[in-house]
Amino acid sequence: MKTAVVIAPHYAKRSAFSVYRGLEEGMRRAAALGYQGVELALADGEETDPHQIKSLLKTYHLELPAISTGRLLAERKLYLSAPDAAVREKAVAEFLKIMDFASETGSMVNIGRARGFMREDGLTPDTLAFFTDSMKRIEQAAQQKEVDILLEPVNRYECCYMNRLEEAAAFIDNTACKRLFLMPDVFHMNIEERNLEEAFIQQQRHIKYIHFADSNRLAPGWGHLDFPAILKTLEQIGYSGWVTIEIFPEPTADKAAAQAIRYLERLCARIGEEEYRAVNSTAGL
Ligand code: LER
Ligand code: MN
Repeated sequence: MKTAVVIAPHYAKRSAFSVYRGLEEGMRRAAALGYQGVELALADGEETDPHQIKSLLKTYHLELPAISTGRLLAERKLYLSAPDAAVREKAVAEFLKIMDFASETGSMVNIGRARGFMREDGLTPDTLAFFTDSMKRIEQAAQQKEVDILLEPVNRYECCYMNRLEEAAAFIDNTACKRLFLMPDVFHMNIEERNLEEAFIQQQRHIKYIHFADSNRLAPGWGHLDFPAILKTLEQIGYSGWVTIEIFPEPTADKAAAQAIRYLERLCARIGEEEYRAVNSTAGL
């Protein structure tokens, strides 16, 4: 398991759920705490220069596993299931630019809140039809640009469809695109899933990237999610990909980022020790 933390430009809003604001500063601090990567929250494919980002990543010995796109909705009201064709068109166009950026930096691209938010009339047949239509162009571009797309189930208060892992997995199963994967976020799973561990186990074949936050969007360990059980399940299903910390920068960005990585390190070490003891206690049988 590799750990990353979300960074965004210094002017990004609180709704970016970014831990660090300011790209170089964020990378410097993430690297100092021992993170292996950063996730970049973008609201525009041309907001920052991929070559400059690559050079910063090199300086701080970091990877950029994924680019998140929730700011497209939160700051620009662009979303892929919008009833207004012009809004959908603009949202798809922005995704294609973000995918160019991602192809340059070797990153995946997330689709979470940018699917669309709660409409007055809730989920209508149009919502899914519009989303599927927008996705056709994104999937085609994903094949051409060789960029993986991460579908992130989001809770019902932020998005009116694909709230649970199995719903996003069904969408992935129904498309021929081989570049579509599942991105669980335990904050949303805590609201939507009957049982987090079972959901991970059932949908493991699609999972390529994970977001961590505690039940209150603070750093893991500062809420009431059962991270020991979550980490044990991830180990059980052989997940060795990225876990990215997407939390409020509270009480400060540094304190939150430090709590997240130190807490997860301690838990992983404890799980490792328990396994070591279990193997040794049965070794002589
Ligand atoms: C928002 O709640 C979130 O988890 C983002 O990653 C989705 O865009
Ligand atoms: Mn998330």
